[in-house]
Amino acid sequence: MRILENVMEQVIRRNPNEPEFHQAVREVLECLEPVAERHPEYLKTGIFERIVEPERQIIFRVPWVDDNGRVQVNRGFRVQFNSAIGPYKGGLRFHPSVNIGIIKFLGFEQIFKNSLTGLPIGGGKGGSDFDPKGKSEGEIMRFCQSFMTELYKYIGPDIDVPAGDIGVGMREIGYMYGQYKRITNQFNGVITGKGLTWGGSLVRTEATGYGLCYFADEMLKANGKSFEGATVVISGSGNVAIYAAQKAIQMGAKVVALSDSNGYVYDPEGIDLDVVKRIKEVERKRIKEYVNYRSNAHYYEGCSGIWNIKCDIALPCATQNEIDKTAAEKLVSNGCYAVAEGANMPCTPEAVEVFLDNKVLFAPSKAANAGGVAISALEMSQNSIRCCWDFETVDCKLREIMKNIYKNVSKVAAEYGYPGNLVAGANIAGFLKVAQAMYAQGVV
Ligand code: NDP
Ligand code: 2IT
Repeated sequence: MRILENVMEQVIRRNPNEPEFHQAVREVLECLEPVAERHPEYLKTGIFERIVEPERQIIFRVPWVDDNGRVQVNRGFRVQFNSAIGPYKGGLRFHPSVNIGIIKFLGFEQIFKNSLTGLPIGGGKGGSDFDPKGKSEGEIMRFCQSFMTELYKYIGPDIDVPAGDIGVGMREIGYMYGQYKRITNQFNGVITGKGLTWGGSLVRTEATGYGLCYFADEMLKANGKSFEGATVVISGSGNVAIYAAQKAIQMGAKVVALSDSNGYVYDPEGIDLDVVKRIKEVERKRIKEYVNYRSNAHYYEGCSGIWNIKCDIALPCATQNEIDKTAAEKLVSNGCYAVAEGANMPCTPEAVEVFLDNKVLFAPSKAANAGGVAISALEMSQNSIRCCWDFETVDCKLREIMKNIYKNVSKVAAEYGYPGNLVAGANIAGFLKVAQAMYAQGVV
């Protein structure tokens, strides 16, 4: 980095001990050097310095009482990162690893992702270090209610619209929405990922995983390949992983592995998704239960071994930095020719370098997993006009959005001297729209 090095240095100085945030910012700034050269007006008006600084960060206490009558205290976060092109929009993550640095990295990524969707949504993210694992229904509900009792002050359908992420699915969205409605007496589109009978959109549940495959399909087709007959490895077994698997299978692929944070299952005949859905969505159990239903499947302890499985296409759909340099090298040596990121930043910068150096088709998360938030934005639209579109209508829109993102990202990559590099294309295309809006709106 040359022109933007001082911006990076300031980010590190101001935000010590936030390695994931530094990683996310560095990747974007590195790609923006040619943009800074071509747009001196963005340097002059401090766009780069401003875009790396959240507009607002909220940290709050979340007290709740567990089933044994003990008081528990968690920490809640909402980072309202950028509202240049629309209300803050982004998910809530409940996981013990959550801290302000993680939420900032996710919020920062969200700005560019949301811009790429072509829809009017700004960037934000939130969550808590609450661990939903092993908690009772009552504990989950009381936690969600306490979380919303504070969060409601800062959000609104035209201000900031949260949704799900790791540890937050329709159940948690329901408890939070119920509490919001009780406190404010308003039924509106303040949160997305709602149930279908209370304002949710068809296809939102499937959107991130389906969108990932639609995007990957565009990338594969442009390079003479497809999902048809391909062997696919998918990490995670949550919302994104399950619906990525479903769409990959529909597109003719064989998905042979899924994981959770404890280990992975390998089913050489192809994963039976009905079994997975029953274990994960109905029983809320661990992925290792899978081998009780499928005699030819194997379970292995430890989640990182999944990348040693030979595959054509890898879809990391669990969490950040789950594919490091070693895992990337293993994938390449096993003949993997495409990687599309369903999770946010699942590949380390060293892993991305391995893929790009070896001409592996690589779809970065900002572009590839934007389908989820895109359908969230369509849920907001439906709530505003008080209507519900049918499944086909929303699914068609999703497919169109992912196609357009692929086109736009490839075009911009070539225009800025990075032909075929979708990482650079996504960062630059995502940035340009937000930068234009910030420039037009003056120094605010
Ligand atoms: P879920 O909570 O539904 O599932 C998460 C999955 O990832 C689980 O299988 C979980 O295993 C695994 N996982 C979580 N943390 C870790 C970890 N530290 N190490 C190993 N495995 C882990 O979340 P989602 O499917 O919604 O989210 C998955 C990823 O996709 C995240 O990166 C999220 O930010 C991203 N994403 C989600 C979108 C959405 O619409 N939901 C949209 C765009 C991106 P375990 O059960 O053991 O914790
Ligand atoms: O990372 C993401 O894009 C999400 N978790 C979805 C956000 C949303 O507002 O639907």
